[in-house]
Amino acid sequence: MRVLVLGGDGYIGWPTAMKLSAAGHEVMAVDNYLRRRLMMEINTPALFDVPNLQERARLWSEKSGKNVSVRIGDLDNWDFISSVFEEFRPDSIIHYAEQPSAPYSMLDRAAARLTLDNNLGATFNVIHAMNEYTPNAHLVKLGTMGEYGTPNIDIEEGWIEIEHKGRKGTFLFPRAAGSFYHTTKVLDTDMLWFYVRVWDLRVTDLMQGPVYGVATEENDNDDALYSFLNYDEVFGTVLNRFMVQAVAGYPLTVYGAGGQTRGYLHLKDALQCVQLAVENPADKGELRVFNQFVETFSVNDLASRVRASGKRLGLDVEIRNLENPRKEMEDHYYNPAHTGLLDLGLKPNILTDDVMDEMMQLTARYKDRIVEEQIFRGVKWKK
Ligand code: USQ
Repeated sequence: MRVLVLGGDGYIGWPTAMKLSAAGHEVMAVDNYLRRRLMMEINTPALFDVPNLQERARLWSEKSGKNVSVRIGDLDNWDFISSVFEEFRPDSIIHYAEQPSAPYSMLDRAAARLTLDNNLGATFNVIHAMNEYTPNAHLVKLGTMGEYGTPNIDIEEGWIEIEHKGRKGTFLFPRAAGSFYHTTKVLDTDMLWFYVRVWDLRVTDLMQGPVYGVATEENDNDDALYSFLNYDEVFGTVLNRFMVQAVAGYPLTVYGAGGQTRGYLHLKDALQCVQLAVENPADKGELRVFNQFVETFSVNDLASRVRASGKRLGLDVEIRNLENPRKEMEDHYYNPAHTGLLDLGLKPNILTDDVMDEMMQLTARYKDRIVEEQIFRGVKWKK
């Protein structure tokens, strides 16, 4: 298939481009380097340097003999995106091209506005480009489990049947996002659902939980092909952060009571899920939703696992409960369905002690690069 990876320079975007090209697909990766620019602007460098997208494509081609073509530009610009669709004519479009950080979206008004304009603008243009150039293509859009929030009932896989005053109907599962970033993903879903209804588009919306790890089959033993490993509060996800904190001898930053529970997955499984979605497209006129995670953990579970891994590797890891800078439930019911991707053939990589220890060892190789001041800045949800 001809697969367009939008946001192809990102934490999941670049590993996806390698994975799908290794699987024999023809891949074009597109990015405007927004994440790199924001990381520079707010001074949150990743744990190791990451070559630019063109350079990564060159390194990947040397290693694998496969080509990933690269286009740099802003999907919010209609001339740019239409030229990409016109030239490449994708069968499948994977849309990751969004500002991905909840804390970034809560920094200030300008950051919230950037998140709104970038995320909704890109999704809108992707929908219109698809409709104009490739109406039969399949859009695989990255949403987030955070769209649902933490309701006091089981979370269904995208849709729920509701009986009301004796009549029944099927609706999108109620959304209640916990940050402005997550809210833009809810708005994306609504926009997709509208255009699926009126234009019969083919869409899969992936509700993904927090991802951890950087090692994949494609970048094995090749640090230059690793993704950004952010450990700062804004762009780092919690388990990656805890690994770096453990290595740095910094007490693990558990926010509040630490009972916040989410559905987690290894980067390798994020790639498997996306590949399964691409290779098993949704029907025309279908908005298919998958809950994309493998296991649920509370923040306290993760902190204990990291402390135990540290102990096995001779590190004395301390855990510290900080006042929670976010506004979120710290003790709640959480039972989301997640069978759709398993039914398509997902083989989960569980967070075993070996996986924990490998991540810790990889992180330890870069211990000298850790800047402690990056770890916590307390971006508050409510000023
Ligand atoms: N947390 C801590 N300490 C930390 C960092 C985070 O206790 O040092 C807590 C947070 O308060 C939250 C949980 O850990 O309860 C997860 O936080 P996170 O920063 O790993 O994840 P989040 O901000 O929710 O966002 C990440 C990705 C985002 C994706 C989302 C999936 O950055 O792109 O959409 O995970 S989900 O969490 O299911 O909404």
